[in-house]
Amino acid sequence: MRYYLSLGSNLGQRARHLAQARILLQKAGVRIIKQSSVYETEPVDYLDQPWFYNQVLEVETHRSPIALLDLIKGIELKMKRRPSPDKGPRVIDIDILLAEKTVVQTSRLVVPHPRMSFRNFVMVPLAEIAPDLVHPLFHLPVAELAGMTGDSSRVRKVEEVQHLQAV
Ligand code: PH2
Ligand code: MG
Ligand code: MG
Repeated sequence: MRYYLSLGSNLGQRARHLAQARILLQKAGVRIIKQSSVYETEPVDYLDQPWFYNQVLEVETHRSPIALLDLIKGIELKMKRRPSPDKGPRVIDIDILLAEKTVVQTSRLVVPHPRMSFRNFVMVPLAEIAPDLVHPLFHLPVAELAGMTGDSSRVRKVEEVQHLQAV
């Protein structure tokens, strides 16, 4: 099954944390099909925290949405993500945005991610790699949704070398 994932980090070596998350996903057999540039993004929701690095991945795995969520939680734990204030600073956050046309609404997981369309830090990188992808609930292409987030937070592409191998 094809998924779109959002990666975020706003503590320590942010680019390195994104790279480590990609490597741990791959080590678990998740195939990265496409990756967006890394963007430095102004915090939303919880404003009093450092700017994030965000990236969106298109991935392929045989796992169900809940099984993928379990894997993601394991990776976040392995990367020593500690409980922090809701929506506050974190070493790594990995969110499932979309699972093809699948809709999931359980207490643990909601897909499509309910806030994705209102966040520049998700929609700008997603539109970079999947502009024509149609949102399964809004029935609009990502490129169009990216222009109507209603979010004024700033997002800028990071130009530094992105292909860190070491973790
Ligand atoms: N994640 C949040 C809350 N706010 N802001 C930015 N710019 N990037 C994020 O990844 C982010 C956020 C909760 O997960
Ligand atoms: Mg999140
Ligand atoms: Mg999360």
